[in-house]
Amino acid sequence: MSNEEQKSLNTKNEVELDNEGRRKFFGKTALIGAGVVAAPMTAAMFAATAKAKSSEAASSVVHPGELDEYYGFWSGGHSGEVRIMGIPSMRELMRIPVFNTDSATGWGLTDESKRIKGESADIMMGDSHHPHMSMTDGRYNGKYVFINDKANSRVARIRCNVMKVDKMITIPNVQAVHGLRVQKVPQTKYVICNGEFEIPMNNDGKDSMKDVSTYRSLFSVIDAEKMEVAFQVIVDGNLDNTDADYDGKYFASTCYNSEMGMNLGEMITSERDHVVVFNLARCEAAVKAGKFKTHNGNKVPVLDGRKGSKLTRYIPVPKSPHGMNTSPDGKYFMANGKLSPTVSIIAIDKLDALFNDEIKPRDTIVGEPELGLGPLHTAFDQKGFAYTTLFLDSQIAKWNIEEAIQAYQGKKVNYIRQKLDVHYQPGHNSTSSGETRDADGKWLVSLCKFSKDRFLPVGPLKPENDQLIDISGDTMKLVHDGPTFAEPHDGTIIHRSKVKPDKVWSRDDSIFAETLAQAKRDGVDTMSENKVIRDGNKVRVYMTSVAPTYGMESFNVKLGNEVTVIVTNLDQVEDVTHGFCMTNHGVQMEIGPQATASITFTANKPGVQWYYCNWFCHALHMEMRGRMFVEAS
Ligand code: RUQ
Ligand code: CUA
Repeated sequence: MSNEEQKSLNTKNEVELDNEGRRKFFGKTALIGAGVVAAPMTAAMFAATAKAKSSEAASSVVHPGELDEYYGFWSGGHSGEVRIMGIPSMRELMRIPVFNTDSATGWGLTDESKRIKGESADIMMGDSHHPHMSMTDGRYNGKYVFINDKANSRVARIRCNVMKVDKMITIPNVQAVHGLRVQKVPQTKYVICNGEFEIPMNNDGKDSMKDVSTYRSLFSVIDAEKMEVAFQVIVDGNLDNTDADYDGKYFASTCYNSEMGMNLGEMITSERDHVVVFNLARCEAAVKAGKFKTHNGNKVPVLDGRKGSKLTRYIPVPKSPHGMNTSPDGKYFMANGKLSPTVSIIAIDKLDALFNDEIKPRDTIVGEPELGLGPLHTAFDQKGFAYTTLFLDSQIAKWNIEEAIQAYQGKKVNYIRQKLDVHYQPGHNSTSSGETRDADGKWLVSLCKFSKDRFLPVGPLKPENDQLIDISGDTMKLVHDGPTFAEPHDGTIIHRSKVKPDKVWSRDDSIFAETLAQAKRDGVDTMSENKVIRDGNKVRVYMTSVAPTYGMESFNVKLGNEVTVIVTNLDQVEDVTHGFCMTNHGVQMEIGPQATASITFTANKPGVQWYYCNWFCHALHMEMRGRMFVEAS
């Protein structure tokens, strides 16, 4: 078959597949269950289509030695981490341990990481969902990436100059912090996040825990610099996803359980749930005026934003909405229908009138396009198109926003431009710079929850599939399959010009400031001295490292001593990272160039205990080791 013939066949397939009939076919299978949506015929047809199409699409190939144009910040889902991707190559560049425990870097094991984790230092796992970078005037500013831990109700901050977590907090008064976003304008003063699961407001176990009328979900507003909860707002119903506007005035969150149901059946009874909109200025004023309460023995101001409050408005939308996305022109909040095939378009410029009670909540809805089954999240380009994932249909729907609004006004327009099969069951999708004013309509990544037949089989547990789609032309073109491990929930695609990581650590980095302060108290110059400090049962061993040697070849301790090893890497060469591992003691860490890192363990084994460098640093890396002599008394 010639290229031309193949092309016309593809176009034909596209037309056929985009038509009503196919949607009905999918509709039926979807009802049988999400697991069977991918009929083999469709997969085969589309494999052929995608292959031929890739010849005319922008290339995802980034040649050896060339750099990607975009950074992708991917959540690791229940792996608990954040991954840095290169887009469009889809190469995984780095993993940033966040809520998980990491053997290679010692995250969760080192003293520095335990200090940062604070009260949750003993928790070794997490469920990270939504990584979002801080912004200035609606554009990424390269400073921080924030991410939530649904499993342990935490929020962490990654400092992007070193790509390490520098702050982590547990959000009080809530359970399961889910949706997370940042204030976009004028800058990220606040990080906003949703408490998903409903719990008694005073959850002390003293009153009846079964009285659901005492259960609440809270919206949390976090001071991004201090990483402290500035205030919280009680809402009616629960909270799922959230986003901020481009005016610095409103935040909006979806609620899928306005029923306050405690089981699936109860949660999906009403035909409508809602979007709750928060008025930032009114919330701040209420905090200032002291119109709040505190709960559960913490000091966080909790405002009452339930129905009837001046702080919030509730906009009814079709049942069980999920994703919340702001269009990059700043005009609309979009609530993705999930159980409804629609996306509800909320006009942000009508919200002032809504808060002044001049219009009714539903008057803010200017469009409700029907897109297909299971709309979960919507991404945007700069040309007025939206891209919505259809979980049940395993498709991305490309649609025109203004035309969807015209259709809502009764005009006969077909706002859907294309539906592209993805493989399979997409959750989030993300466009290049699409959640900022810099949306550029180049790339779309579909984070598919199932890969099924797309890769070599690897056992019952299969990878997921992050698919790269070229959206620069009139039609979307699938160009790359990227297998990933559990579970990139969400990802943001950030132009590389916005991110400027350091090459080596600076000696005054706050991440190890407390370690340096201890050295100072011990009278040790970490840049030059190798010294053992004995402090009762505690032993602090300060040593330097220069490839391929540690500054200390051996040291002595007594059986049962609590030993802290503090290593300062004097190498100034980019990419020369050393490690420290004490064999048979379960401790291991990374020490980057010019960094200081420390780890504490009990010397509970007598005799000779070797330590070694576990980050390959030199031709004589194997020889970079030393002995701890543990004297039995
Ligand atoms: S949610 S798959 Cu955790 Cu972002 Cu929608
Ligand atoms: Cu130092 Cu390997």
